[in-house]
Amino acid sequence: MSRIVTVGAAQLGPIALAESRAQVVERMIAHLRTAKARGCDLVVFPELALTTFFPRWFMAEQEKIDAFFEREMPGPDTRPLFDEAKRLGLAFCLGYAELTEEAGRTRHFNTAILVDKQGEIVGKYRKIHLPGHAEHEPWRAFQHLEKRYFETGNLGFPVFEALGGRFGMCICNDRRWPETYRVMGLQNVEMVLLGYNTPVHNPPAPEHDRLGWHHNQLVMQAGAYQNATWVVGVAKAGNEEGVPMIGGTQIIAPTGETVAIAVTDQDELVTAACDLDLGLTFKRSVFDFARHREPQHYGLIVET
Ligand code: CDT
Repeated sequence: MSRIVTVGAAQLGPIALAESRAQVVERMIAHLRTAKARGCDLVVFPELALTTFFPRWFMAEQEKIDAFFEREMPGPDTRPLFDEAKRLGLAFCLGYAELTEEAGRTRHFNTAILVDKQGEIVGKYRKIHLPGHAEHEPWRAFQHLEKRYFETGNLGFPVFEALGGRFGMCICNDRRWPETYRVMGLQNVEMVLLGYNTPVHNPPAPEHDRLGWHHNQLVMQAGAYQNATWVVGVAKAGNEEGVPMIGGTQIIAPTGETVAIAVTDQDELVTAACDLDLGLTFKRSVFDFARHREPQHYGLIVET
């Protein structure tokens, strides 16, 4: 048996602070058209794909922070992306900063959505493992203020039926945590879509800088193999506002093998025909969770 979903991992090169949403959406639409020409069903964009990676700056005024957030999806700037994807018959996954009124207050999340080929939002995920720090740390060459600008996601790690398969999402730092994949693995996920913005330099541990690409691949390949799922990791890459970001956009099979990988740090579409049934031999053997897991010994993992 085979169930093929052809995926385009739509790496974006740097987005300048001065670049408008409309300009970024034009770049994304170019990706959609290339994807269509290559026979894709699904296009995956990076984390916070509509703007520069703003948590690198400390901003005191809420108004300035909120300018990076979307109040509606689609909104006036993103409507052309939805329209073109629908016209081309492409599903897509989009990461963006979400501002919403919920539980009687204004809330900020680092969000990803899955949009089907008809242009309907069929899945939403809000980032759970927020990295970085909450206070201004002027000693750093640049900030990583995700813990200040976002709340921890409140939707768990759901898995959605779409495109004839089971899809999950996670965002950037989430990929470093085995629990992320396992919670979706326990829901029989078949493809995990994930975007990232990873600076080459990590100010609190510069000795790790040389390992950024290695750890990126290591965690995604391990998550794929250990949960018998495809993983599509998509970077915002290159030198963005003076901060070099790793690329390494790649599509990883349930075998743990990378089947396609970016060769630039610019806008680049990486494509692969992914058989969702490829995970089955693992799900029926070494990772048959019902037969081989020993959850009675895993309690420590969920203790705080
Ligand atoms: N965006 C994001 O989550 N980036 C983190 C940087 C970690 S260093 C603070 C990542 O895990 O790649």
